Amino acid sequence: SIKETTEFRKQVVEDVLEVYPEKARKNRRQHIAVKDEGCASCAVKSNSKTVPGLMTARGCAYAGAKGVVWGPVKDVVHISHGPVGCGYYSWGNRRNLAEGEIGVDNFVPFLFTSDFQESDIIYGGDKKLETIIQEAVDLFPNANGVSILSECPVGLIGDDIESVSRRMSEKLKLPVIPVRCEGFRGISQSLGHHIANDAIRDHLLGKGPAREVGKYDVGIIGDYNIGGDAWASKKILEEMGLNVVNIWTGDSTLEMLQNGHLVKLNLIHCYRSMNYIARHMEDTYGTPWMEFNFFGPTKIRESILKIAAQFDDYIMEKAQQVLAKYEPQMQKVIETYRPNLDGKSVMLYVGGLRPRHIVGAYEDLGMEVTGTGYEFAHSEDYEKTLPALKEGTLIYDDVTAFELEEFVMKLKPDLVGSGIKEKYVFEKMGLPFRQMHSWDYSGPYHGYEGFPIFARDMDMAINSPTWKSIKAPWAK
Ligand code: ICS
Repeated sequence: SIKETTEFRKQVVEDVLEVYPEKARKNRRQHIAVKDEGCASCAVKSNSKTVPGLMTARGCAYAGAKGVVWGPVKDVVHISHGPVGCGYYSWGNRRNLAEGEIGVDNFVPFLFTSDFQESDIIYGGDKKLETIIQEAVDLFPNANGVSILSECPVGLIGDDIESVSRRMSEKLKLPVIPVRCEGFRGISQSLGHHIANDAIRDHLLGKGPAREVGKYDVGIIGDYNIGGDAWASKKILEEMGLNVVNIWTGDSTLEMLQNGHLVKLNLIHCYRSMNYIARHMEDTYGTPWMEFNFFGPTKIRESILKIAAQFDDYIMEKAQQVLAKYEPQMQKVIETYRPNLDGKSVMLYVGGLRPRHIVGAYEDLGMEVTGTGYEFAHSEDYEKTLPALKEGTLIYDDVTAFELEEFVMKLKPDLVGSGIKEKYVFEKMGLPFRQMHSWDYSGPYHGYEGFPIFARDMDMAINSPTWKSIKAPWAK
């Protein structure tokens, strides 16, 4: 029964935390819960410092600012300012796709770094920064701007990237944007999102070429075009009769950031990473915003109707046509894959949005989410999550490598959906796994285009015959 399951999982939590020293156990206990009847004890502490010594999967402020928010802006040269490693190891991993001529008006596939050396740490890196900004713009004269993403040492030695940026901006007649996203700031990539949002607000927003706002103009906020997601989202909105003029920041241009407020409505997919700027645009320019979710036909339907209700009868009629056109196709996808996936369980662990946003897509396939958690969500994200979960679901915040491994071994899901750091741990156990950050080199997963791919990928992972012939080395 559900009651027994809930009790069993609560006991699992106690057993797993048993190994920690008392202080660590007390801390971690607050971050883990099982959804019980009436949510009597399902509040989860979040957005707090990881216990030193415990293995976290979190990233840093630089990851949140450069990798997530700024990196996908394609016509800007993004300089990873500091030692080479941060830029090198974050190069190309996130699969934020962008159209355009590479090296002409699309610099997304490139890595620019100031490659700090000891002498730069000792004598300061400002001169070098000035030189490389000039070099980058000489090499790529079509770049519409330059962003400077600070790595830790730049903040530690007190370099003045703001004055370099101001000077170079005047000289080059281009926006040069300093982003103070040193990795040591904050406790996860979440602060990096905020810092990156603030840099857009301070340096770009409202400074673009004037533009009339059409009555159906909308912006997509917080879709980074992972594996083509934003293109799939845009397609639905356009078929509804809406005009997508900005995407933040998947396949994005500098001008889209400057003119983000010049729309009738901002549609926000990833609330965690961009709620700051959406609120700012509303407060300052009166641009309204609302959340939506394009994962799986059930959520897509809800979102399409909610979005259309903000406009007129014409858009509502088009929305109904979109539903009428695509829902039979999605029904076919469900008929194909649901028999292979019905009743299968999945445990998720991703960043700040997907652990709740993707639940509906699994449920469309008959699957059940038995555990889920975020690396860096805030309390409002957990509040939005709880209604989406079934009683008995295990919820874990900033789960440690040890805890996740133990939880998975005890709950025995049919599939784990998480990131590259988790993938091989579980695959070596003989457990089906899908990367839910990068879509495992697949995608898109958003929209009507994405759902068939999502369904196929989950089936492929769970029902691959490989699992019959694989056993963890220690299980032999
Ligand atoms: Fe938002 Mo990986 Fe997004 Fe989310 Fe964010 Fe990150 Fe990725 Fe993950 C992200 S912006 S990079 S939806 S595209 S930082 S998958 S919160 S952790 S769940």
